[in-house]
Amino acid sequence: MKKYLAILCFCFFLSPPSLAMSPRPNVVLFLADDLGYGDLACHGNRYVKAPHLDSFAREAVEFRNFHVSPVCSPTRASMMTGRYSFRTGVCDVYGQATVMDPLEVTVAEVLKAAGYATGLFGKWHLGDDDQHCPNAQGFNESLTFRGAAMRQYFQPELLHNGVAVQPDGYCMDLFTDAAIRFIRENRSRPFFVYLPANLIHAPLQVAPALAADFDALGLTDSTQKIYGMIRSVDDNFGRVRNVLKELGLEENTLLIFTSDNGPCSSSKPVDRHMAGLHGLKGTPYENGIRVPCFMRWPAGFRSPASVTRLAAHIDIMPTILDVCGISKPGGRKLDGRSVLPLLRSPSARWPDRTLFFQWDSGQQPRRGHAFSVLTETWKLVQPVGMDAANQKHIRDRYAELCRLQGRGERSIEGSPRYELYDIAADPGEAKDLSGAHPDIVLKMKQQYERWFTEVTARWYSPRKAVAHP
Ligand SMILES: [Ca+2]
Repeated sequence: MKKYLAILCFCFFLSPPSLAMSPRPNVVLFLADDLGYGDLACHGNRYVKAPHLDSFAREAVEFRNFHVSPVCSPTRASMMTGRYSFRTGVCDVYGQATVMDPLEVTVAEVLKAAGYATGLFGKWHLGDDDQHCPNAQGFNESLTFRGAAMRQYFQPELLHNGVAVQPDGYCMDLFTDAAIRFIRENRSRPFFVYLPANLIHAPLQVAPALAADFDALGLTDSTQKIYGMIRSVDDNFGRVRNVLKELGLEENTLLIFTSDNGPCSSSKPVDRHMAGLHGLKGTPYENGIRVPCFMRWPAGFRSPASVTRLAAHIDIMPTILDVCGISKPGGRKLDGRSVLPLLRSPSARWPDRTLFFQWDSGQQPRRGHAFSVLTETWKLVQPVGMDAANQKHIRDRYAELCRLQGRGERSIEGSPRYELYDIAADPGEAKDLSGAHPDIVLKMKQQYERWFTEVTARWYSPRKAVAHP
């Protein structure tokens, strides 16, 4: 009940100016899965062909310093709630630890209560039962699938509003078809479309024609397929954008493209372009957590532009609500901050923050395991602690990456180690300055300790729900 009071309360505080102005903007949040910072031409990738994303990158506001969690579900929980995922009961990509507390207030619930049509078409990964599924968490319509990944991307086993369906076609095309149908049906009222692609996540199944172009480039088979899947993401992103244009809705739509974590270990790092970053999905190094992020809303702010200030997944919900002129839900702490001031003016006054990223592949948060602490100046990394036995593929690929990048025999197993980087000058995390600045290391470790204590003070377990504060 408290949750619904929180949602109802804000309805009385809809910002008056936006009610008096043009209709409320639509919002389309397009989220790729496992697409890394270096996977786009605008970040130096010479192989990937993504004309729609490339043109959007040229026309949008780019956040060049945008960060997410090292893996799927935690990022998704943060994007939906504006909160660190540990507060929401989500810390992993398997089992109960992907199931978000149903008392969390999602951005979809807030928008729905304010009169938006809300639809999710793609990967939810925050709980599948009646209480936790997208339709119970603010979405009028959903086309999704259970858990982290489908077994087959052609003729996939999907859930349409909770009912099992198995349509003909390729997953990415099917999700986009449904999103486009939803946009057409709701063209005369404000809508929120969340399109979390399941690409380019494994299994690496893609139409051969999309991967064929890469045959002559000497790339490994897995990288060819990954790059072919990016073409599918690109084609479908272009389809969504074209429909917005055709219906005359692009002007007043906030369109966001981003990703949920860095490049995955299903592709060998040997020929995956990484834009000079270090690490992989699952690690708290930059290539695990820094992802592409572009936003465009022609009626609301000028673009193109480039923002270098630090922003993150926790900022998505507050930003969407700010753009829509809707107050944040009361009664809970949001960790994120609206980036609308930066969208309107990249040089706007913007106090730096200290942000935290952690994944240790456990079923509940474990203090001190595999985390990073990030400001615009410094980054503290403690990379050790994920369950390396369960995550052998990440461990092995990381060791391979270190050899490729000339860093010798480094591992994410063993005793904790604390590395400090001047992240503004050294985004590649090549020069560990921890020995030169023990005071900064100590301060950031203490900040992490306080953060961890706060965000885990109450841990939601779906087997034994606890009272919400
Ligand atoms: Ca992912």
